[in-house]
Amino acid sequence: MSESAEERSEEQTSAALVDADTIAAIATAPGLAGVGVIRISGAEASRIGRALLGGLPSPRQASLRQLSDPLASDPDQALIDEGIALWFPAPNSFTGEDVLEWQGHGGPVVLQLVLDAIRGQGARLARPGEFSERAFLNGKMDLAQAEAVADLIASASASAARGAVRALRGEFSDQVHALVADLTGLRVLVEATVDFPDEDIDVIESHDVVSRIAQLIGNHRTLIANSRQGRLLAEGVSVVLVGAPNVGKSSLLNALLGSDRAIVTDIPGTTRDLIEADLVLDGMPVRLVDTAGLRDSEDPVEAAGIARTQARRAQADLEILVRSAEQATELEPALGDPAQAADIARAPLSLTVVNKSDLVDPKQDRIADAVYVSALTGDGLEALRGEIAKAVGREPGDGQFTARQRHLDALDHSVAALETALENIDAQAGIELVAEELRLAQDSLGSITGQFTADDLLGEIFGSFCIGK
Ligand SMILES: Nc1nc2c(ncn2[C@@H]2O[C@H](COP(=O)(O)OP(=O)(O)O)[C@@H](O)[C@H]2O)c(=O)[nH]1
Ligand SMILES: [Mg+2]
Repeated sequence: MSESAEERSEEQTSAALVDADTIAAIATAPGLAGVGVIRISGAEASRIGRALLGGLPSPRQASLRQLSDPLASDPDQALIDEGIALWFPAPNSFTGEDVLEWQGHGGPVVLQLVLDAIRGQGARLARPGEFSERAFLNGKMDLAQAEAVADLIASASASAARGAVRALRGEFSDQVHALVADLTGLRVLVEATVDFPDEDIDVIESHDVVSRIAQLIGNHRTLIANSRQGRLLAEGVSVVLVGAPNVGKSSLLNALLGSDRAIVTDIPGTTRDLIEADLVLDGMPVRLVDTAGLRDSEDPVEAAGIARTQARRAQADLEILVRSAEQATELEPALGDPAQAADIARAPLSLTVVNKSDLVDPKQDRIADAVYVSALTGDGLEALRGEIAKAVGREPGDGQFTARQRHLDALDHSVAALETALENIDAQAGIELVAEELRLAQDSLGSITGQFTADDLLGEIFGSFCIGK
């Protein structure tokens, strides 16, 4: 191998050294609570702990302490709070650094006083996700696991939470590592022949390189399918309801939600702004968006609403084209003219729903592939829920780990590189080209776990975390 995987990963680690500052943050949510937690991480944590608590507790043992600010101008006012201190010396802590955790009273003022006293001792405020970032940089967990920490905190359903904790425990990362291990084995073989081009064909044939790559592609595909389910759990989907005025889009949103979120009237053009509501379908978080009915409107407010509808369609995963059973026939256009405009970007997936099924004879001819419902009676809503889940590719059942779109993209890139490697072998294009594609595949997989990940991507990932995590 011209450059071994180990050398590369060492390079990466040294390029991304943890900075030496000691950081602190309130780790609990703002507001009044029984307990509020403050975390300090870094080399100064022990000195700060001694200064504020008069001494450090024994490692990993809860200790009731008084916390005072030694820099208080009036010594009578130095005492700030009484609470539990926990001391986690490096490397056995969340970040891998010395960590001091304070569990005090959970009021914003008292917590701020404690934080100010800590900062007075030289710690700086942590950036969002900086504790997790340090845990990652110190090798406590890989990038996909760190993302699972954020996904667990943000999970919008019980299934999503269970999936995130699985990913946090490494169920997803382990499968990525297994692919990397297979790939590394192949690279060793292929790269060993780069310097002996005459033996190319022999080596490829005698070691079943083609079938091993094909096998690897198959393993990628299995992981991609599972990760798709995981992405649906973690990131959810957005579904936009579009259609002509008065077909019952708002009624449908309310019916699916089980509450009167949107205003419903028999006056066409009632809904103007976008109305967003969250629900959970089969464990999958769904952001449902009700919109202004599509028609040519002279009313500037309604026209603005229609413009928003059109813009929102492009951002949705799925659009539900709502029609009314009173008018719906196969020949009629589902939407008014503004919807037919060719230049309107639309959601990648769509589903046709015919509402107001209660108003027509059930024996009347039906539009093929449409879901018939009545927002009024609730008829067909269960089937609609199932069709929405099916349309976005959700398979029922639990037992999945969460994943992100970023991971799916990386797995797709890896598969593409492996397929190119196979084409190169087929075309006898030279072993260097095969080796290069295998390297690209491994780099893609490495970006999932953070082995090869650009600093700006790390900043983006950890920047979306909470402060104090
Ligand atoms: N009979 C019947 N009327 C409905 C149904 N859904 C909505 N409507 C009525 O149709 C009218 C328009 O409904 P709305 O939800 O405001 O339609 P939107 O303009 O598409 O949002 C209202 O008078 C609703 O009560 C349904 O399933 N059956
Ligand atoms: Mg409406």
